[in-house]
Amino acid sequence: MKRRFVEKLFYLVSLCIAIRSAQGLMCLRCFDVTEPRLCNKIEHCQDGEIEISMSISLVCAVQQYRADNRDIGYWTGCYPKQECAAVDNRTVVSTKRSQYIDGVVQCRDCCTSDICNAYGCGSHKYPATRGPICFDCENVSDPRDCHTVTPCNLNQKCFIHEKSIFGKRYFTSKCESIMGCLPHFTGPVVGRRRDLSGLCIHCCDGDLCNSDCSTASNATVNNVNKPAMPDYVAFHAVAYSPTNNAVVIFDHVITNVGGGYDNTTGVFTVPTPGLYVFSWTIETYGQRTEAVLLVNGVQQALSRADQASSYYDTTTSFAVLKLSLGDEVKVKVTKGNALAKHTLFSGWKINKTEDAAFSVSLSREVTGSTIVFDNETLDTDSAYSTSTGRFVAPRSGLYVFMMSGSTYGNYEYSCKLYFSNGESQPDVWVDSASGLYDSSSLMSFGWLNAGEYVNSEASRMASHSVFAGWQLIDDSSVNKTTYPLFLAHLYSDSSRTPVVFSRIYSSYHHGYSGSTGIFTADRDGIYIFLYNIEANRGLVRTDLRVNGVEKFETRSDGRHSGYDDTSAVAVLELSSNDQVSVGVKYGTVDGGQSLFFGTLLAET
Ligand SMILES: *[C@@H]1O[C@H](CO)[C@@H](O)[C@H](O)[C@H]1NC(C)=O
Ligand SMILES: *[C@@H]1O[C@H](CO)[C@@H](O)[C@H](O)[C@H]1NC(C)=O
Ligand SMILES: *[C@@H]1O[C@H](CO)[C@@H](O)[C@H](O)[C@H]1NC(C)=O
Ligand SMILES: *[C@@H]1O[C@H](CO)[C@@H](O)[C@H](O)[C@H]1NC(C)=O
Ligand SMILES: *[C@@H]1O[C@H](CO)[C@@H](O)[C@H](O)[C@H]1NC(C)=O
Ligand SMILES: *[C@@H]1O[C@H](CO)[C@@H](O)[C@H](O)[C@H]1NC(C)=O
Ligand SMILES: *[C@@H]1O[C@H](CO)[C@@H](O)[C@H](O)[C@H]1NC(C)=O
Ligand SMILES: [Ca+2]
Repeated sequence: MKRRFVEKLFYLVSLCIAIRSAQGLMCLRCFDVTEPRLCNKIEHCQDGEIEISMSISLVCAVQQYRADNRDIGYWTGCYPKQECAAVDNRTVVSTKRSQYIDGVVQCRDCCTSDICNAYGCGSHKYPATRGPICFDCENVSDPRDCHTVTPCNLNQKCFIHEKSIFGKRYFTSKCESIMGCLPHFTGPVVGRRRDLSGLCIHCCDGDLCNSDCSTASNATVNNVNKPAMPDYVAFHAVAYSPTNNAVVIFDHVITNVGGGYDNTTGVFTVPTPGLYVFSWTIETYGQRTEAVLLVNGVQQALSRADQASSYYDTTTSFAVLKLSLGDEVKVKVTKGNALAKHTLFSGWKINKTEDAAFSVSLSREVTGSTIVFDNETLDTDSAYSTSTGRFVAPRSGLYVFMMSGSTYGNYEYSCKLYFSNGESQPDVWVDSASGLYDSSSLMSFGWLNAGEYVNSEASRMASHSVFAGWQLIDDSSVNKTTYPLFLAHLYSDSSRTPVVFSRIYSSYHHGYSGSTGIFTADRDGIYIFLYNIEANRGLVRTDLRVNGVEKFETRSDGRHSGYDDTSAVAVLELSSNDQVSVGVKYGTVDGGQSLFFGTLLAET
């Protein structure tokens, strides 16, 4: 199937020996293709050169020829720049399609960028929307020995990987799916890194970007020794701009362990498959704002913040989801406007995929003291019952629960969890006395024995209220008295900083002081916190502080409705001795329903 431009070939070979390309261009190199863009061989224009002081440089060229049997074909390759404009009378073309046939060059186009000769002489260009053209070779000892390229799909990137075989280095380059690339990205666009044994492994975007591994050894590698699929994944980010009918770009990153969250797009991409917990908080001003949690574009949950003109309202919701590698999770505002700096997004991977987890919500408004959530989105161990509303512990261990209760239309009441083992629980307050939506959220924990159950209690709840939880530890050998964990509640109104939530729940808590209001980490790790701050007839501005420094602020606004609870989750990477507390920036925190929860998620 090979045709040859016999004369040109000899001419070019001799020229190649005699000249040097200043640019070191990479050109497509085929003797006979039906379209230049289908050529999958590549040459470095200075290949095989012998350096002499001749000022001839090489560029990329396409020649269209007509064989004497009237076949039209293309030649592509490096070509002397000086010869580009030359008019050929007749070039003898030899082909091996069937036999040697002579032909004439009808057109020649030269160009001066890498693989620009994929197009010329009126041929088809690469499509405007396409994946990259990548090197495609297996086990070459020098990446420059790779002379084959391949067009990748839209959802692929270029990949190069170095292997050590018999003590020698070999390079393999190819197209790789975005999902397969994920572990090898260290930044939003291009990742360069080395694998655990120090060999290069690199995914990148852009034609021919996998030509070389050497740049991967430079200091741009910032995740040396990070396993391909991180064990620990946890993120928390704040939107510093308001969002109107769009995906929220939480640009200000507080935590991003495992590299799944991208603060330029607002998208969390799952770097390790498993069970994940998400929490998102939106604040509105003087209108109803709705936000949905999307997984691969499909709505998984909805939350509403709602307020009359000139006042704030905030809502926090939760979901626990089983996700696959590469799944994309984001928050989109579908109605109203989410305010800057008070709109938050966080998520974390549950330590072990086999741990029990559930996530249920209401498809409609219900009443009754036990709230029976009817819409089950996750129930790994069939431990939640949509007829009783109870989550029954499938085995003994530490469980963490989350509840987000919403109400609508002139009701106010308390929401709390009920534990069958008798553990007393704090409540939070919802107040839709203004006739608008209002919600409150809490997190709690229990060391449960198999068979003990937990359910939500409230006199009513509106649609999209959520109850969820997961088993944090199943290992009963863990020392319960020293596991960093607490839930505390504020007795009486307070304006002081830190807020001293003095009533501590459970006989097992560690790290939090009910006299200072400060949690002190006793080990390096990822920690989860939730605080709920109630305002009564006033505005309260509070913040979450690490070592006295504000991480983000929330507002509770009771000026219109009477009571207003605002909660927020914080996901923090702490070092031993770091201190976490809640500060008051303005107003008076109402005693009674304000609470503070925290737990170690994983030691790092
Ligand atoms: C081109 O063709 C003309 C006449 O057909 C001839 O005189 C001339 O020498 C040719 N040039 C080359 C470079 O072959
Ligand atoms: C490349 O090397 C691997 C061993 O690491 C081997 O399995 C594979 O078949 C080799 N491929 C080629 C084309 O040599
Ligand atoms: C990478 O490091 C090498 C030396 O180790 C240096 O020559 C080269 O310029 C560096 N490349 C980049 C892109 O920094
Ligand atoms: C993303 O976060 C980094 C710090 O983590 C910050 O430097 C950068 O400016 C942020 N990007 C945007 C678009 O805000
Ligand atoms: C149940 O929740 C899912 C999202 O997790 C949603 O798509 C579905 O519409 C809900 N079903 C009802 C009946 O509300
Ligand atoms: C748990 O830790 C406490 C404090 O270090 C210690 O007194 C107790 O003996 C430990 N319990 C067990 C079962 O190891
Ligand atoms: C997470 O799982 C690993 C492996 O099972 C275990 O060693 C570790 O203690 C767990 N971490 C927590 C916080 O439970
Ligand atoms: Ca509220």
